[in-house]
Parts: sequence; structure tokens; C-alpha cells
Amino acid sequence: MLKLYFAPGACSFVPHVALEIIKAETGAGFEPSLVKLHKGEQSTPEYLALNPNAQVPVLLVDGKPLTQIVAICDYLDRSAPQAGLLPADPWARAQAMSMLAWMNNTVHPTFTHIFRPEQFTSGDEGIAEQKRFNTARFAQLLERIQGHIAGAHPWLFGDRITFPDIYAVVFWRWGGIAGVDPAALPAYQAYVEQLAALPAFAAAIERERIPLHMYRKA
Ligand SMILES: N[C@@H](CCC(=O)N[C@@H](CS)C(=O)NCC(=O)O)C(=O)O
Repeated sequence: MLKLYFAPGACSFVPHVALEIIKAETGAGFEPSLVKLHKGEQSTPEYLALNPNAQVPVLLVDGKPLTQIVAICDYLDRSAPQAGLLPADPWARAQAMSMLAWMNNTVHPTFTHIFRPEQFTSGDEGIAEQKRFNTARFAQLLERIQGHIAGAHPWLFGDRITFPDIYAVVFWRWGGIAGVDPAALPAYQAYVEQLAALPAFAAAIERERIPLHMYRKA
């Protein structure tokens, strides 16, 4: 039995949608478990025993915790390859893993520097500068993702949804939170809107109760 610890709008959306896709493809269900980050539920002794990093996601597999999105995605794909969440061809699979790793180790932490600046620096000036620098960098990274979308047929790695497609939706929302104007990203917006309308995305969005578009003009 699989149990997913997730927080609304967080990176845990990636395994959340993936589990919905697997459910639709194989009939295998999962238990979603909400972690209220704003209430510090990630730092309780019980949760730290699952993930000492005090982060979502955690995937509980027959009672055993698995952490880190890249590892969780690899496990889900190997457990349910028929869901097509990574391509079957070894080279195409490696390319999708490469993009997933880049998203997890570069794009994601850039936003963390904006959203949780106090984890990386201190003082009002330091925090303001770090936010400014990383917001500009995050906007560039979203443009790079839009570049990948330009070559999508219809999705990033062909006709099946893969993990990078789902992560791209997370970053779209985060771009809005960071104040990145979506006017520069029309192809990205259209792609995200198409994905969000698919049943697995719609189910996760409804469970997490999150709006797709977060941008508010300053
Ligand atoms: N490298 C980790 C990153 C996980 C991560 O950054 N999770 C964030 C949410 S997107 C979190 O739980 N943050 C806890 C907090 O903000 O207190 C992974 O791949 O699982």
C-alpha cells in the first residue's frame, strides 16, 4: 500500500499527480495525507522519523518511508511502467531523468531561495537582494522550460505525460507567486492549462484546493 504525504501547491504535486495517473492506468489506489507546513507539521517527531529533512513529499511504501522526488519518481515508474511516467527506451528515459534532476536540483532550489530566504541568508538587506537575484534567475529558468515546451509533441517526452511535465506545472504556479509576469510565457501558459484539464491533474488540484494561476500584478 502506498501513502503520500503532501502539502498543497508544494513539489509533492509531482508524485501526487503521478499516483493519480497510476491509479487510472492500473487501478492501484493510494492514501493521500495532508501535511500542514504552515502549522509546522513537518517538524513533529513523528514526521521527522519519516523524513529528517522536514520536507514533503514522503512516499510510504508498505510502511517504509521513501524521500526525494527523483527517487520517488524512479520507484513509481519501475513499479508501474505501464503508466508511462518515464519513457521505456533507455536513452529517452535517461533524457527525461536528466530534465527531472535539473528541475529538482536547479529550478526548484532557485524558488526556495525566494520563498524561504531565511534558510539561506539573514538580515533585511540580504534577504531582499537574494529574493531579487533569484526572482530574475527563476524567470530565466521558466523561459528555458518554455523553450523545451516549444519542442513538445504534445508533451515534453512524447505522447505520454512524464514527471517533468508535472513538475513544470508546479513551477508555473511558483512563478506566479514569485511575481514573474506570465505575459512573457504564453506557450508555457497554454501548455499548463491543457495539462491541468486532464483528469489526473484535475483530481490532484481539487484535493490540494489550489488555483492554477497565482500571478497578481504588483
Ligand atoms: N529535494 C527535496 C526537496 C523537497 C522540498 O523542498 N520540499 C518543500 C516543499 S516544495 C518542503 O517540504 N519544505 C518544507 C518547508 O517549507 O518548511 C525533494 O526532492 O524531495
